[in-house]
Formats: sequence, structure tokens, C-alpha cells
Amino acid sequence: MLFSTAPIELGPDIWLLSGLALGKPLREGIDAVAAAAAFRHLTVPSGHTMAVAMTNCGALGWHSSAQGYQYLPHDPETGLAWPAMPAAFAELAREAAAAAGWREFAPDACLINRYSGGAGMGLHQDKDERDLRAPIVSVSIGASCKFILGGLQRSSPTRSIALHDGDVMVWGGRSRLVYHGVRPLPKDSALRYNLTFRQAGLRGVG
Ligand code: MD3
Ligand code: FE
Repeated sequence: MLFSTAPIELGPDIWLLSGLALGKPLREGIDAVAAAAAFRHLTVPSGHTMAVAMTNCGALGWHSSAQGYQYLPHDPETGLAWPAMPAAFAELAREAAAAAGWREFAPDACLINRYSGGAGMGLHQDKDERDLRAPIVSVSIGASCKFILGGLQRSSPTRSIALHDGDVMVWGGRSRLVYHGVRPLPKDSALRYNLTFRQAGLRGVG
């Protein structure tokens, strides 16, 4: 049976909704988005290429280049608008935010990360969004991973949290700017996808 447990507060304003995404047609949504906006390995300002492959859907998409990080209304690879957020994505994001106490969440950006064996994401903060009062909702799909949860400073102590297929987390308020990352997946791991839903622009503005 598909199930999801009651929300667990992992830290101040960090909520884990285990299994909330199970049984929803998210892989189909990812495939549809990727058919229009292919996964790519972006360059970071240091000149390195990210281990994680990314694409986006929604009004705005996160982009990184040698020049820095920004949200763009178009895919720079094709010049086309990012594909629309699949209905199942938007509904899940709003359901999760509401379950964690944010009833007004209206995501305009969904970044899709794809991890293959050996890929991880170093410790960082998410601070490219215009309005940091809105939470971020993240959804884990596919292979499990070890998520690294730090604090408000890079030097803060970290915890390791196992994330599994279907797990959803909501980050807001006092923990919106916590440092976080993902340990490299084992070399022989299956693929892992992560969706992060954000209110990246001004409320009501694409
Ligand atoms: C905590 N993604 O895309 S999701 C990212 O699993 C990112 O792909 C990771 O970090 C992944 O930026 C982690 C969990 C997550 C996402 C956003 C956050 C944690 C967060 C924003 C603020 C604080
Ligand atoms: Fe992040």
C-alpha cells in the first residue's frame, strides 16, 4: 500500500513528508519536460562543470554559467520558454507546502536535478530567489541518497539524512538559508532525480 507518514520537523521550519510523492506520475512529467528542455551539465562561475545534470519547468528556470547564477524565462539552449510545470508537479508542491503550514505557496520555478552514480552536490545555500519569505519544496525520486543538512553558516555542524524515493521536504522561515548538499551517490547507483519548487520571481510576476 502507498502510504505517507505525518510531517516530521527535522529542524526549525524544515519538514519531512516521507513518501508523500509515491504513486504520483512524476517520472512521466520529468520525461515530458526533458523531451522539450534536455538535461545538461551547467558550468559554474569557477569554470567547473556540475556533476548533476539539470533542466527546468515553469515560468522561470535556474541557470548557471561562467557569469554567475540567475533565473531565466527561456532555456538558453533553445531560446524557447521553459516547458510548463506538469499539473501533478504543481499540485504536489502546493499540497506539501500546505501540509507544512504554507498555504500561499505559488511556485513559478521547478529545477529538476538528475544524479547518476558518483554525482553529488557540495554544501551551498539557495539564495538566488527574489523573495526569501517563500519556502522551497524538494522531492526525491528514484535512488536513495544521503542528504547533508548544515546550519546558517558554512562552518555549522552537519547531519546526514537518508532520503528515499517519494520523500518530500519543505524548507522555509528560519531554515530557508541553511547550508545543504548531497553526498556523491555510489558509483553503481541507479539514477536519482530531485525536484525543487521555488517562488523565484516576484509574487504574481513571471
Ligand atoms: C534547504 N538540491 O537544487 S534538495 C538544489 O537533492 C539542491 O538535488 C538538492 O540543493 C538535491 O539547490 C537538495 C533539498 C533542498 C533544496 C533546497 C533547499 C534543501 C534546501 C533550500 C534551502 C534550504
Ligand atoms: Fe540547494
